[in-house]
Amino acid sequence: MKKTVLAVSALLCCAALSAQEPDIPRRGMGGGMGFQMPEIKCNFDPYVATPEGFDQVREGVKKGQVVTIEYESKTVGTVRKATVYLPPKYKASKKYPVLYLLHGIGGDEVEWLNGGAPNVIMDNLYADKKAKDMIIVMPNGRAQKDDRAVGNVYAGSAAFANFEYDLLNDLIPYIESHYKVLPGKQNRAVAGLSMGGGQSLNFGLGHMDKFAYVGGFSSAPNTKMPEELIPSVEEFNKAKTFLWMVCGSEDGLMYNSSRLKAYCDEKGVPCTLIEYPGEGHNFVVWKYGLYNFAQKIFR
Ligand code: FER
Repeated sequence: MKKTVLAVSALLCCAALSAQEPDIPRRGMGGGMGFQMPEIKCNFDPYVATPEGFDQVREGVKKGQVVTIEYESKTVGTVRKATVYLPPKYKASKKYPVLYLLHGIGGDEVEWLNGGAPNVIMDNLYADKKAKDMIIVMPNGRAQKDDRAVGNVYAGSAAFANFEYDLLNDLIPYIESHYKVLPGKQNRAVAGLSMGGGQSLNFGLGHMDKFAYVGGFSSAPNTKMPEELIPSVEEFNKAKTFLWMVCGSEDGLMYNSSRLKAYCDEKGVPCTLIEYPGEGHNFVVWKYGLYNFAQKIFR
């Protein structure tokens, strides 16, 4: 009984802190669940440090455009916001692939912009000709009427699962009818941080006909079990889905990523997991994720 109370108060305490800043779950905290998760052995892929200044505004670099859009969601029954980044040389006469970039449990449609400098990272990548032109859509992944990150953010887990339908049935159709977008799964990627990493793995691998590129950065406990994510190795290999993950070596949520990587290794399924040395659950890792994932997609 006492143990339950302890676990619950640890969860509530983490939830309250996490609402203000996502840099909470560390190794040993079991990702805010009040107990230690086992370490799962897997083969990590090589870590290559980012070049200095990759996330800093550089003089003479052309800037992309950041806009807020509003779309009608039949799933939620409200008008919902998303942040959109258009690449520096965006032209309405061209067509672009789209990366859907998802936030964490304490965030919303501006979390990436406020903490992850995605526009700066992408502007620099384009200046160095290191990424394909793409539109980046940063939605609010809490698909419920009041989608603000307030109160006990852990209580909104069902809304994060519900976002699957908002994304597929409302947001993607809106983006594809209001922007010049290339059709088909080869031109759609989904990636996210923490809760958004779990969503990306769940939705991306659950709909391999819709997304060819899937990224999980420090994925949270909403990540489904590997057997559920990849029930058929044959189907996965046929779809040629690109699966890429990163997680901090000190992050208490590592097991969500290492569990999937160990499964992929065992089944002979191509999958990347980079262990970011010395980092916990924070934007250092997530910026690294975007910087690397963005270079690898739509090739
Ligand atoms: C949990 C611990 C962390 C959890 C979610 C998170 C659903 C998400 C953290 C984040 O998005 O930063 O137990 O359960």
